[in-house]
Amino acid sequence: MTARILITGAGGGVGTLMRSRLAAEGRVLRLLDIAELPAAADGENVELVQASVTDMAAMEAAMKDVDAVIHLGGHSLEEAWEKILRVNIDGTHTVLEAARRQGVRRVVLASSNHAVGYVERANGDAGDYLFPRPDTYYGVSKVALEALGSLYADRYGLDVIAIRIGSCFEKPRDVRMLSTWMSPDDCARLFEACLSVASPGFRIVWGVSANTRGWFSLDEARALGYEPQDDSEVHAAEVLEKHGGELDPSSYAAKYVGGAWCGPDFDTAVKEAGR
Ligand code: 15L
Repeated sequence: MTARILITGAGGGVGTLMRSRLAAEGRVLRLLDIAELPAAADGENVELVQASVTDMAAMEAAMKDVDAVIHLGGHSLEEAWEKILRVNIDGTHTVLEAARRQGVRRVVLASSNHAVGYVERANGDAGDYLFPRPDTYYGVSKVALEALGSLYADRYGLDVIAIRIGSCFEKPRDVRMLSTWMSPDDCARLFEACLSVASPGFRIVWGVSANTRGWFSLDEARALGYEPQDDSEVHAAEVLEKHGGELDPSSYAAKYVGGAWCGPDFDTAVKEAGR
């Protein structure tokens, strides 16, 4: 079992959901976030680090005696280009480079469905290793994260797994998420598989549950040893009732993997330039 795991962005949505779920006998979780993290609970085997993923010295220090890194840090929504560039792209480079310098051999990266957001649903289920079709600057940063992971695997021999996460929340929050949902428990199962599989080299896998309405291949994730246990269908009646029924076939949510992120509300360039 992996003894000390560094989790960046540990105070974010996914990081918070993973804190208790990745705890295990004989394991230390080194939790890093730019914001202050909740103090250790009684008996909780955690080390807390407050630092930015863009700070090379801090990241090198945080990698000391670490067996594997789960990199969740960065903006989790669309942002201005400068912020995406600095925190998501430069931050991911800093994490991988600090891992290399400190001899950490395994890095699990949080990519996103938005790396391939413009893939059309009409073409059937989204396969593994789809060519990048980012839907936002945020999506571009996830493509860059995958590219950086590939570089550090091929050039320096690190094991790097990038997970194209669908939607990881306690419950699906809208009708699209009935297809894209990854339950927190399945997310922890997938991280455990990424941490324990022997010599994966570089991989890109989908991070979703076994959803009845799923759109994504689970083949590559299963090849790591992941076996999802949850299905968003148990929440379907509630979600459909709340959001007024099935997806409108002409909506962005029905048309593209990235859903509304492909639409005008997420057009950051035009928003920033005013034209
Ligand atoms: C993501 O990558 C976001 O971080 C998350 O907030 C969700 O919006 C998710 O994608 C999604 O597509 O549902």
